[in-house]
Amino acid sequence: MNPLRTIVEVLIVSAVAIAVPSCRSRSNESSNQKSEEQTSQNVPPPNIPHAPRTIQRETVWNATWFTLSGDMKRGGNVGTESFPSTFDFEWGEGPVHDSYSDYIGFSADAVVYAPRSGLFEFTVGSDDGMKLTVDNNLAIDNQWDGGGSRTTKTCKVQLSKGIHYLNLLYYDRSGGASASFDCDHELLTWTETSE
Ligand SMILES: [Ca+2]
Repeated sequence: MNPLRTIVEVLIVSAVAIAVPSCRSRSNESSNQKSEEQTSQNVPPPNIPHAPRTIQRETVWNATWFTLSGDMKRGGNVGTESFPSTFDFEWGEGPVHDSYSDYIGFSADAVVYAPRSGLFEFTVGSDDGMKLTVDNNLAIDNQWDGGGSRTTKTCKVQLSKGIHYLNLLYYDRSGGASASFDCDHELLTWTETSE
C-alpha cells in the first residue's frame, strides 16, 4: 500500500465529513427563516387609529314623478329626478316631465340641517298645488284643493338643532304649471365628521 495515497484518502474523507454538517446547518437556517416569514404573515397588522374625515353635505331633492287620474287619484310612477336645494321651475303649458303636460305630479324628499334651534323660513310656489311637510308635520298647504294660477306661500317653522326631513308633494292638473322651493340658506349646507 502506498502510504501517501492512504493519507490523501483520509484527508478527502475528513473533508467530506466536515462538509456535510456544514450543508445541513445552512439548510436548517433557510428552513428557520421560511418559518419565521410564515409566522409574520399570520400576525394581524397593528390597529392604527385613522383620523376622522370631514364630509361636506348639501341638500338635494330626490323626486319621483307620478301621473294623476281624472278624479285626482295618484297613478303610476313615471320617472325619478334630482332637484337642486332650491328651485324655481316654470313649465308654462308645455311638458312638465317627459311628455306629460297635465295630470302629473311629484313627491320629493330632502334632508336639511339646522345649525341652531330656532325659527326657519320656508317658501313654496306652485301651479297647481303643493304641500310641504317637515318631519312628517304639514308646514305649508299651497292651494292643494284649489289650484289655478301660480301662488306662493311662506311660513316659519320651529326646528331643533340637527337633521330634519322635508317632503314636497306637487301636482298640476292642466293649463300652466310651475313649482318652486326656497328656505333659509343656512339649512342647506353642513359638515359631518366620520368616526
Ligand atoms: Ca295648472
